Amino acid sequence: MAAELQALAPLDVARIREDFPILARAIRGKPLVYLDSGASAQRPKAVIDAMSGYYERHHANVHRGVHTLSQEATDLFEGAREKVRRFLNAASTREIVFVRGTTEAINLVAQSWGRSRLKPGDEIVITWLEHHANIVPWQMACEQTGAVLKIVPIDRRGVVDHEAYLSMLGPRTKLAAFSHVSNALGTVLPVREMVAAARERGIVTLIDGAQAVPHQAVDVREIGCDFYAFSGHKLFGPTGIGVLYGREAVLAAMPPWQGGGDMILTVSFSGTTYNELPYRFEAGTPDIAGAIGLGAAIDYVDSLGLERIAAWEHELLDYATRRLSAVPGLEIVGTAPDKASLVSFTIEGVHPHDLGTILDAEGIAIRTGHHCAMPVMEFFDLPATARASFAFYNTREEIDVLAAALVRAREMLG
Ligand code: C6P
Repeated sequence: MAAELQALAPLDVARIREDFPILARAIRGKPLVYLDSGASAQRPKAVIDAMSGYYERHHANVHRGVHTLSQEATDLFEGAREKVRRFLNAASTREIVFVRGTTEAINLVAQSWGRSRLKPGDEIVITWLEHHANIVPWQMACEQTGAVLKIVPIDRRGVVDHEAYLSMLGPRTKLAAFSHVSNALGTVLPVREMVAAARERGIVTLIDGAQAVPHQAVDVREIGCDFYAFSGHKLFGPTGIGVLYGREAVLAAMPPWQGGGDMILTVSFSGTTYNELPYRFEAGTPDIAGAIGLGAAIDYVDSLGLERIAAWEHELLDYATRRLSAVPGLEIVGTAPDKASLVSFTIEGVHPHDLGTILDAEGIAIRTGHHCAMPVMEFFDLPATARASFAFYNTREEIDVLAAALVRAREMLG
């Protein structure tokens, strides 16, 4: 795999950076070093232009008017849905539901599928490394239905215990829900194997793909999952838009979760009939500009090629792992053999929040805290970590700047 990736023509990162106006900013008098794409990536001008062009020339509400602007807006909105379908290799646009983000996608499944399917004593299996967005909606569904949450352990590297996972898939298990990539540790989970094991036992699967889609090609049919969720803003698109992929047969059997305009066919006081997929799950006026911006982001990522993106980011990750490991007192948290584009770490004697502030003074943006994955912090007995997360627009030089700043921070505070 590594050799195959290296054989691809490399990305022209210097040129790519010109597509991202914000990367030319100075922060506190220093060139911005943006190493927080895991929290939210930056957008290329193509995305910003697609959204402002839509507002300047085509805006109207979708699916509602016969007038030209409404039809143009609908075409652009539905065109974006088709781009998402292709991006995930879903079988049909009926399987692509626009939502606000990963969080809303998982809540939709928990409230619609979960509340209608789960019975007292049923089990939902998740892993110890999940983001709160893939924990709390299931805790709520368990409270509402009497189902029970089972947690697959991880080891000190941040690898999910596969044997334990298999042993937890029992006769009462109705759903297995797990991240594709951990946001706190960088671990890439073997989702194909995990889904296959669940499917063999007739268990529905949901993948939280928030940290995966910006870094690797995802094919939902190859993976075989029933649900796949991601957020536009981590994929170089706008905030406020995201996607729930749902296998058509599973979505079609689910009740709506929010009621209102656009999700109905007919409404009368004697009863209401619901719209077809995917509109049944899209009540109210959607984020039209957001979907169009997400479509433009997908076009942009496709123009670079996810294989080439993955190859460059693997180089960056290897380089960052080497450079950061050499910083005195630094310990990397999350050392799985298969990792995606981030490094979580602590520095002896320096609180991660102080580190974040010191780095900000040098123009370096990283994330510090529990990363909305408090059980991971509990597992490693840490209050917080610092996390540098990369995208294809990052450079080795930026990692050098980070490493030098970390050495100085340790000298100052450690
Ligand atoms: N993680 C991070 O800094 P939303 O907020 O809905 O776009 O995404 C939630 C989410 C769900 N799953 C994973 C694996 C995630 O990483 C995130 C968002 C950000 O790591 C903000 S907490």
